[in-house]
Amino acid sequence: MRLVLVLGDQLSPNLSALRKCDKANDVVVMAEVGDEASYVPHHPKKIAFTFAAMRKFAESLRRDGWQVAYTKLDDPDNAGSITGELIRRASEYDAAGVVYTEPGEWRLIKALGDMPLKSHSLPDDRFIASHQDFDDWAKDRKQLRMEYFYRDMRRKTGLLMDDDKPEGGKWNYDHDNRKPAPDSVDYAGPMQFTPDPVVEEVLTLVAGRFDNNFGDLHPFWFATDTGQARRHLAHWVKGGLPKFGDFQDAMLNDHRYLYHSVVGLYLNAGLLDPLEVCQAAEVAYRNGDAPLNAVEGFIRQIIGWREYVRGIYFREGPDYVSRNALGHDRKLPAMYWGAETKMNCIAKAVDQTKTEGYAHHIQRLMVTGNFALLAGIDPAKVHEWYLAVYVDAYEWVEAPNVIGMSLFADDGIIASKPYISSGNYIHKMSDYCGSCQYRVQDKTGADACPFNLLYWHFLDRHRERFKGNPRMGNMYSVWDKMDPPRRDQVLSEAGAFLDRMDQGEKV
Ligand code: FAD
Ligand code: DLZ
Ligand code: SF4
Repeated sequence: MRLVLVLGDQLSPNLSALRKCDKANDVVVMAEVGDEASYVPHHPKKIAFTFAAMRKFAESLRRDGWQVAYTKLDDPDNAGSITGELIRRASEYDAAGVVYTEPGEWRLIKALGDMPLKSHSLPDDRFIASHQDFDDWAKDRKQLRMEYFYRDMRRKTGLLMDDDKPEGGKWNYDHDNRKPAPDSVDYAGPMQFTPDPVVEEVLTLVAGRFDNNFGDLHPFWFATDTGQARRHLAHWVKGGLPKFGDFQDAMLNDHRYLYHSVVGLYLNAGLLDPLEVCQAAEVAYRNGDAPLNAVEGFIRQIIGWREYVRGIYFREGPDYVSRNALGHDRKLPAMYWGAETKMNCIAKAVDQTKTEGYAHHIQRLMVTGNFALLAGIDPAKVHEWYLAVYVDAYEWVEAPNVIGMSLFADDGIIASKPYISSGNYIHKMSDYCGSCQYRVQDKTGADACPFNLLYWHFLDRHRERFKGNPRMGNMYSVWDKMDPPRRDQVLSEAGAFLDRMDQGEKV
């Protein structure tokens, strides 16, 4: 007999390791372990979601005829790590070896590879592009732009295709998206589930063990099995998808989810399959229930961005997470962990992160990410923060978004120019600035929006690197046309702001 490892983000009945093995002879190993629960200080909701979904998945495997050796976090024999648990179970069952699906993190891939047991790793084919597919696409290309990769994925899946042409004649309808924040939102947000006894037991465990981690455990309403996740998906396709494209980039004080799908955590844990999610959206389009700009935009996020960032993570290798092309080394300010700040946009994004374990893409990219980049915060520290605080965060997807897309620390593999903006962008896309202690209109002075100051500070300190970037020429010519005394004032106020922040003052 063999052991079949199923990790906390591999909760899919068609997992390659399960397909390879035989329920009559082999034993599934699942384990809640200290190492996985603490490699970063995960948000308590993330730990609870993972353990609850693992326990329910184990039950569904048993119902399906598998023998499952499941270790709970507080089991006295718990070895504390995935490899420790496999070694313990191998001797308990006198197993000939271990079969597993490749994990989504280099750290675990190495640990499993180093294990003193005969083991067999299988590709994670829950993704549309294999490592080989991505490498074939990437090789010989000077730039790895997502758009071209995405078109291949459309052809490969047949999603939104009209024979060999893109539906509607265009591959990408982004110019119809990105409208500013609407006055009202007619979608109530994700479907919420009352905790059942399995979830309640996990919530008690997590409350006792991870009370000091950043993040609120209650209220806990996530789906924790595939049936619930599918009900949530249907609810969002009906209520959220039609306006998903229009308001994809908008942010509102009083609407945390706007029209976002909140399926990332379910996809990444394996409760939903990427193709089923995209097909549900396509059916809504074909039935006339959602417009093409929304459905194309959504499908692009999943078969485009999600697959593309995974390709980059595995292609770039284990050192990707420690890249720091811009040499940034500032410590992460306490406001990322909930300390008070006068910046309403940061306060709102962090508060929502603390209560929900969720912020949407533009909050992650253009508020907390933008600020971290402008302020020159150490990418490794920012990476750890994002990996810890979001319920959908696993390194394969989080690191390329943080190190690459958001912080330009990979020197432009993912982004052709840094995603930076002054307060103007946040003002245009949200209602945050109206209730902020800073004034977005002020470029200098005591009340000036810090994004306005830091934007020029960033461009000025990285002039050598970016002055030749054709997409940044305009920014430098605006800066160069400013009066020299005004430029000096901006730089000195930006420097003073950073000093105050470093000293722990409320900024
Ligand atoms: P929606 O906005 O409804 O989008 C639908 C789905 O598309 C998402 O669920 C996700 O599966 C996929 N998607 C969208 N954008 C991306 C992207 N850039 N990369 C990969 N998939 C994408 N996503 C994660 O899944 N885990 C992370 O840890 C994560 N960290 C991020 C960190 C930063 C700095 C940034 C800028 C983005 C990050 N993203 C991450 C991508 C994106 O922000 C989230 O997938 C999205 O906000 C999840 O919310 P949603 O399910 O409501 O997504
Ligand atoms: C995120 C997570 C947590 C919090 N705990 C566990 C766990 O106890 N056991 C487990 O098998 N998986 C857990 N996970 C998910 C893993 O961290 C994830 O499989 C790896 O990071 C690879 O993506
Ligand atoms: Fe954020 Fe500046 Fe707007 Fe305040 S004024 S909410 S700091 S962008």
